[in-house]
Amino acid sequence: MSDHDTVPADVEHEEEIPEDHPRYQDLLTRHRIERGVEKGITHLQGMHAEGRGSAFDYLLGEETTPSANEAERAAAAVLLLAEHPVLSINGNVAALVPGEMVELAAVVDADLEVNLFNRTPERIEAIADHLRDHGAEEVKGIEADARIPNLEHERAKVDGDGIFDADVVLVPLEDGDRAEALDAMGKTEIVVDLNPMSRSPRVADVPIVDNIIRAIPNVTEHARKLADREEAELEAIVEAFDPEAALEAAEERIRTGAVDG
Ligand code: PTJ
Repeated sequence: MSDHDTVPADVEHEEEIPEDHPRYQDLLTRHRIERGVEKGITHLQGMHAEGRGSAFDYLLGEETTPSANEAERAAAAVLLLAEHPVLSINGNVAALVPGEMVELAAVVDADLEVNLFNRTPERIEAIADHLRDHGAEEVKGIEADARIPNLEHERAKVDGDGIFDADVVLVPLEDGDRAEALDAMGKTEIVVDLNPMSRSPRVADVPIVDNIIRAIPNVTEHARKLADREEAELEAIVEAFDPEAALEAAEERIRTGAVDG
């Protein structure tokens, strides 16, 4: 029996998962989602979402593809150019990358806003507290004094000085209806989603087909490198990015295993 066969199914702390395990990222992700459910941060449906994501990640080779890296660089440029960028946080995002989202918000000077599909006051509070535990100073989405037009009641709730006012919104692991409604409001959308055939990445200006646990730190790294570039250079990066080509490259990789250039 190898060491890896001895990894217990239910580890207490994520440090117990051996980093050299061939499925390390998947085990880590599952563990964080389970803990998120236990803490009241992640909805039970978040486990299904994670399962779907995990299957696509397996087919993508569980790595950031060259076209995903390009999308992550374009996302960094879009965020740096934005007047009022907002990073939207749901229960899966909070469980998987709380500190990483706080760090990205600091680097690109964005707001953090809790915005849930299955909204309850308890979950909103638990997620806001969790983000504060990871260094967030201000968390929006609690007041929810504005609405995304043409979307059913609870899911439409946003802050008037947050997502409602934003010019650029990063919406990871988003449901298709809300992504379309935000698009209809004229927002520039950056979507992180492992399924390139899902509606949300298809309406995004910048679709990132990558696991959020790899995507967010990479967007932050790009943003750090691009922070002192001229606006014209950032605009050229955004201009050169082709969302259709990014989605096609991801789908090709999933269907054939072929690596894009
Ligand atoms: O916390 P709430 O109440 O806002 O609910 C959040 C979930 C994610 C449960 C809700 O938005 C939902 O049901 O979403 P969907 O429709 O299942 O879409 C989630 C998408 O995220 C799917 O296309 C998955 O493939 C994708 N996904 C799942 N895990 C990851 C992911 N994409 C990137 N990284 C992941 N780790």
